[in-house]
Amino acid sequence: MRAAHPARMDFDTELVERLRAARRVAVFTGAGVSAESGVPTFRDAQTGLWARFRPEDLATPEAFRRDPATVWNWYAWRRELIGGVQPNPAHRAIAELQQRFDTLTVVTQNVDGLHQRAGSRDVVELHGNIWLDLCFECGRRSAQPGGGTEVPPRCAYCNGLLRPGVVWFGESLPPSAWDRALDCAQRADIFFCIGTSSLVEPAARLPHVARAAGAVLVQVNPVPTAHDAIAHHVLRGKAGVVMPALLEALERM
Ligand code: BV8
Ligand code: ZN
Repeated sequence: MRAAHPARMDFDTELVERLRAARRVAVFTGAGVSAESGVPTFRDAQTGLWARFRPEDLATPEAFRRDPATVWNWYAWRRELIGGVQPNPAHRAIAELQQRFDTLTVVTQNVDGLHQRAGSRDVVELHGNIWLDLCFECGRRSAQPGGGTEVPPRCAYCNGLLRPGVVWFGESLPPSAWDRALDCAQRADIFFCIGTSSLVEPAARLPHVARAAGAVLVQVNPVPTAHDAIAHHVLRGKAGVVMPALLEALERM
């Protein structure tokens, strides 16, 4: 079934020209790029059982030490939710854009793996991946032993508690991911900033690094954020509408 024809949008000619001439593109994304897949953003109020918790209070090593079962169950709930959704037109348009440039790297703050499921090949996960199980003690990757009933499950090597392979508040980002993200920001001709409130550090530094290095900064968000002030182009709208329309404009012109 042919995808619904993206709504036609008119873009600033200068932006389209810059995109057509670009060789290196970086696409920096936050929770907003997965919103139209049905994955609540961090700013969205949590629903149901988790409504009384703030994500920032659960996504920390202290919370895990204090109450490992509750933190594990929150991630199990999120895994179930994410496992039941599909990449949306924004993820797919970003994956399609990849073919049009010498390099297009996705630098995501998200842990849902939806960019990869949409076909993006070059993805840097700044904050890890929710599908990974790591041992809280020895740090090894440890597939969950089948059939166990203990929550959280235990590491097959050292019997430590397993945790999701995500970066919690107060934890350092994976050095290799951060280095790659910085390199992308410093070398990009065009730097998209899509669906992020730009509140979480050090990720929120990347648009500034890109701008200082001479990239054209393009902000895609239905609402204003701190980075509007440094963006060359602000595309006010949902990523699932704007990105397919931008792809279509590139093909049309
Ligand atoms: C570190 C994985 C240091 C876990 C995540 C005080 C001031 C400044 C900084 C700090 C501070 N106190 C502490 C810090 C540091 C802290 C931090 O930044 N805190 C914030 C809360 C102030 N950062 C850290 O702790 C980082 N580590 O600094 O280490 C260090 C150094 C040396 C040695 C030891 C330590 C680690 C941060 C990583 C945290 N982990 N995720 C999990 O997922 O459970 S971050 C998590 O929150 C998400 O991954 C995401 O990155 C972030 C939420 O941000 P967004 O993605 O922007 O999402 P949000 O909901 O905020 O916004 C959504 C946006 O989308 C909105 O703008 C909305 O308008 C838009 N939108 C909605 N719908 C759409 C849309 N856009 C487009 N289309 C739509 N349809
Ligand atoms: Zn272990």
